[in-house]
Amino acid sequence: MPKTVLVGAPVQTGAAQPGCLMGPASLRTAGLADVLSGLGWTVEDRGDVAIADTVPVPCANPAVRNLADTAAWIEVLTTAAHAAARDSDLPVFMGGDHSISAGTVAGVARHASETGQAQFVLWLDAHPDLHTLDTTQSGNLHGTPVAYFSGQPGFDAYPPLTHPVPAGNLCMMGIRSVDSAEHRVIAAECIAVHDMRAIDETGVLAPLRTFLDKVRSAGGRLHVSLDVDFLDPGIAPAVGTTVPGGATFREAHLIMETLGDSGLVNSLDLVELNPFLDERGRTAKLLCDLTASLFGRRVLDRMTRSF
Ligand code: Z70
Ligand code: MN
Ligand code: MN
Ligand code: MN
Repeated sequence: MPKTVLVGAPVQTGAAQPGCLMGPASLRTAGLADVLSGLGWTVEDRGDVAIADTVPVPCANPAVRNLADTAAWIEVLTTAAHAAARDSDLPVFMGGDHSISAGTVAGVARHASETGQAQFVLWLDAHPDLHTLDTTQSGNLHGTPVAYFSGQPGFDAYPPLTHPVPAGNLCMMGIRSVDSAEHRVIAAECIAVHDMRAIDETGVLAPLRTFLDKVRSAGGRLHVSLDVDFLDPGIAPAVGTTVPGGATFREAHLIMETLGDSGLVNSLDLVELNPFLDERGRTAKLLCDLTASLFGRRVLDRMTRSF
């Protein structure tokens, strides 16, 4: 049987509003482990990671908030993600705000280096999260993980990055809120960004299949990072940074089913779920259902069907 490991990351130091620390508990309450075991997966829930007390770290940018704690979370999550990728076929990292992905991607990329494979990342988000500690104006460090794990300079206060993911191995979908410093990185690094306009023009499948072909032909490993704000706020209200015009229920399920069919996905983040803002658990349940689509739940088995 294929195996998954669940890792809880109750982190909210990177977000403007409190609440994301309850994300792992909400996903567990929604029944994530049972959903995946019902699909034939062996599930090991490793509980939540934790950090020791920190001392404040100075930062040249006075806007930056919670730097020492966020850096500590990134460090423990790098280690936990590396172990989870080594020990299972498709670990799920339950956030927590999106700063956790600085650690989860660093950790899975370290494992990829050990298997001799290239690491790829699919970033499903309204935001590219490409700020450095110098460029962030909000000071909310959930805006920084992609700049960190792709090896941008300006992260002396984060753990030293051993295995950067090349910018050419990134694909972003759903983007619709980009700050000017982030625009400059996207242009300079030629990052494949499929904004909402592009998705309206082509649909989600064309860019996704192009990216999956690239991962497959490289023999690479693929990490998927799903920010709740990728989804339209009408279907996923439990997020601190709602941005109108997000992915629909059908687009999101089509992406997850296509990813599942590809057999290429090796790790998953579920981030930015703020249960304090949810409506009767509907966003947590939606994340469970989308994860089920990635892990193989299908309405009909298309391969064996005959009419
Ligand atoms: C903005 C900032 C952000 C996630 C919001 C927003 C960043 N670019 N990231 N939600 N996941 O504050 O830097
Ligand atoms: Mn994000
Ligand atoms: Mn390893
Ligand atoms: Mn976002």
